Amino acid sequence: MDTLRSTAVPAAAAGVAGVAGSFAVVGFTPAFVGSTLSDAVALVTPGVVVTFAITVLGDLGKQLTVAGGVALAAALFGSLAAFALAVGRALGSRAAAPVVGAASVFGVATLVTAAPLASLGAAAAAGAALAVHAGLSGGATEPVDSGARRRVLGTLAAGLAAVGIGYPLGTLRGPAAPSDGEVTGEARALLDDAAAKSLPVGGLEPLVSDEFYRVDIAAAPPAIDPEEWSLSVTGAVESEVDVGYDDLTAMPSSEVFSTLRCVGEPLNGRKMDTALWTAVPLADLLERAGAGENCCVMLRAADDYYEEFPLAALESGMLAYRMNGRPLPRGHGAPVRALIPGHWGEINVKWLTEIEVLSEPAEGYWENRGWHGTGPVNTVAKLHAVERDDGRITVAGHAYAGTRGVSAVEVSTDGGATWTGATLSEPLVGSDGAPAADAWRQWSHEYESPGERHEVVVRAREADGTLQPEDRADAFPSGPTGWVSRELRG
Ligand SMILES: Nc1nc2c(c(=O)[nH]1)N[C@H]1C(S)=C(S)[C@@H](COP(=O)(O)O)O[C@H]1N2
Ligand SMILES: [Mo]
Repeated sequence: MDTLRSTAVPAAAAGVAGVAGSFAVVGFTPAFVGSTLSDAVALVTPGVVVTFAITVLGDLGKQLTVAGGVALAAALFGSLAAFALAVGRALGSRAAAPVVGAASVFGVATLVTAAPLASLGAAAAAGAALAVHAGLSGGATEPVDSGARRRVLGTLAAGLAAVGIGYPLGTLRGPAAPSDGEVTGEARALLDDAAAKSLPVGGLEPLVSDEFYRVDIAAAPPAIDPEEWSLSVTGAVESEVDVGYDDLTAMPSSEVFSTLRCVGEPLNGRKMDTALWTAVPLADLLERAGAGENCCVMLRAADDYYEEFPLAALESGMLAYRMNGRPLPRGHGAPVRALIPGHWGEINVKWLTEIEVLSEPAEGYWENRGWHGTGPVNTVAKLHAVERDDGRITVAGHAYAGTRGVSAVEVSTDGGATWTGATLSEPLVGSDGAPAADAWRQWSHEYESPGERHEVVVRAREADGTLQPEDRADAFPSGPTGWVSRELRG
């Protein structure tokens, strides 16, 4: 009981206060001690566990890692506070615990995060909690027991107050919703056109995704000031090129509808989405640098992510800096990300900082973990919406075949015995006035309910008539494939 009051509870409160203090100063950024520790855990986690977390746990895996990082940070600061309390007792000084606590939290946090400002927030909050504990000690006349209780309650209150103040403060610094007023002009017109082309089926996501999925290797997305950002083309080039944000956005740009799909998603998963991107072609930059006939490139990013793939794929790529008529959101790679038409999401590198031209192949982040996700996407037709009305059933979804294009979706309502052509949404059209070369289509099919359980199967055809392969395979390692099927009641 005594150690609980004198050490465990105040130390835990100071630990939590420290985490809140760090969050208050930097919000959910890589400098936040909770995200740093979460990343450290992810880094030492074996590839199979990471793969399990992605393919089985999905977003829950991400949340668990972040929660683990926050808990670890509180435990770390808490043990430093316990140490400080012990020092205070040994010295018989009231001031010692807060001072030693704050100093050690600052030192260790700075070592861990390399972010002195966030560490100062952590130290101040943890020190304050320990000071409350020291300052509230009862006088000699007070019964020992009630003095101890007051101290413990006071410290707990200080910890709670730190969270109560730190959390909203930090949220203000979190991923700001990008806004530069109303979306107007060309982007507005193109988005309106996309909305008009979206098939009116209840529960079917529109052609421009309402909520665009996210896959990040880091707990918190980097926060990069566009004015400080630059992209360099390095490696086996004739001359290195360096462009800043203003140079880049001054280049002639276009508005492009483009779909991204993650290689790690389930076959009928939700990690496939479409946006309107404002982008400039990469070919100009590569030509300026003299990338020549080299085999490959390594793209590197501010979160230490790196992906390698053929130079030829990059030559048809783009650099995107706006999404759906607004500045690129932080979570999607602000200020600038790569868009590589028709390829799995993973080489669409966010927070891009360097393009290194290679004369020999190398391996990227996911390939080092066993994935094969640098090539073109697999063709898929997904089934996400089922609408029933008066004995009739409408099934609908999205189909995507990368730059091979979707020309048809076929639906079977009898487990694959017979097939009918589905209705397809009109192709999306970007600022070049041509059908988007790398965007999904929606499909829908309405039929009379057979009045009993039946199996609906969907499959896509590519522009040249090639039928989507039927054989099923899981996401790992080369992306999910096979026809989506779903059992429906009558
Ligand atoms: N720098 C960086 N780029 C990245 C990633 C990342 O973690 N860091 N994730 C990749 C993966 S696996 C996918 S599927 C896409 C997802 O892009 P989105 O988060 O904008 O949907 O980004 C890719 N680019
Ligand atoms: Mo991905």
